[in-house]
Amino acid sequence: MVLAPLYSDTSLDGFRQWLTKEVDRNHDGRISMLELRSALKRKGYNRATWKGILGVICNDLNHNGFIDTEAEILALANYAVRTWGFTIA
Ligand SMILES: [Ca+2]
Repeated sequence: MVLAPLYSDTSLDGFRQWLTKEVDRNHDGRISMLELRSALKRKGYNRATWKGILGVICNDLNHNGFIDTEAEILALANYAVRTWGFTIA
């Protein structure tokens, strides 16, 4: 059995692709707490529920409950580096 890598080493474009292809499962162009939680869980993170909830709350700049603007995606990328150990270069 091959486990998904725990930490992501990627470019900003790679991070965007991860959001589009792996996280946004219903393809509505926005990231919900549940989608983020599931994606982090698939990556092998523990406490993925909290990480997903906090990831959206902390970076949802216009408080509409989703990560769905350019500024929010950049904020989430920054957050992923600071708190989830992502390397985004
Ligand atoms: Ca938002």
